[in-house]
Amino acid sequence: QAREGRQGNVSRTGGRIVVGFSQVGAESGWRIANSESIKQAAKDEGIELLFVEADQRQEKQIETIRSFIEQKVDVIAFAPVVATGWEGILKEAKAAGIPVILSDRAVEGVDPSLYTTFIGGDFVEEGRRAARWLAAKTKGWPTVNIVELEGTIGSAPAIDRKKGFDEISKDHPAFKVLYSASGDFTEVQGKEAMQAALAIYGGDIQVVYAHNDDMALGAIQAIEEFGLKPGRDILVVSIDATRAAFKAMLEGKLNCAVECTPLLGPQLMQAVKWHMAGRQLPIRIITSEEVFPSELAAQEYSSRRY
Ligand code: GYE
Repeated sequence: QAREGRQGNVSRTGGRIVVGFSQVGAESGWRIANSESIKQAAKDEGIELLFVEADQRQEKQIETIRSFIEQKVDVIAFAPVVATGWEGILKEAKAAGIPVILSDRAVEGVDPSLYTTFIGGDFVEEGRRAARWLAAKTKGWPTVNIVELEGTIGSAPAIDRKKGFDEISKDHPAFKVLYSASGDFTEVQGKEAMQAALAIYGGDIQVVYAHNDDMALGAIQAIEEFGLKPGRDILVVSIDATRAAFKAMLEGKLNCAVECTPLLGPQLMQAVKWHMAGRQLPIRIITSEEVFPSELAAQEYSSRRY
């Protein structure tokens, strides 16, 4: 895994704005596209970026943020790996007079005055969209037996994508989640969780709902190795809609990808500039997202940017 970032004092030659960004890690295709978008946007805007990955570990993110405070960066931005446990470090940043922007994932249980804005998708709505697509697709089925592959335990997208899916499921009595486990948003663990589900429920499984594409791709491998056809014997729906998901749709192995855009860099750097210029930012900046059933994959694939 590539790791960047610098130690020591931040140099402010040329009066450039310095942003410290603490990234979750490199767990998924989404995350890699997100990191690229942030680095590119910083370059485009002439902003100096200190970029550090945390291997999906909160302790490491807290350490990184503390080092950004010591280095007196102008703005701290981070994608919180889990939703809770940030109050202390956010207070340290506030005491040092350094503004904090949340990127991609939200936090819970902190006073909103501890951060400037939150830029990211509506994860509850993404979960609802996956469930609505599934309800239309399985209309009239007497049973809809589901395996749910959850994201990182305690992370905002895992909590919210479950919540949104459950909300819609309540109106569809045929929906039944047979098995649910975390695959930590990675392909390897998505595959392992699916193998475990198949070992117990085998051919009774009719649907996989994966909180991200990477886990869905892992599940697809597990289904094939089990001797069933993903996309046909077992429907697969996932969230992110990366190019890898589009490829799987074109191969008939994935049935639907609900979009969550990782291309947050331009909006993030814009927010940094506005904040530095003394402009008020909205507390929430929502990104726009769509749903792509496999029927639309072919026409969309070539223009896909991540
Ligand atoms: O869906 C997943 C990634 O926080 C929205 O994190 C992001 C999620 C994304 O690992 O692929």
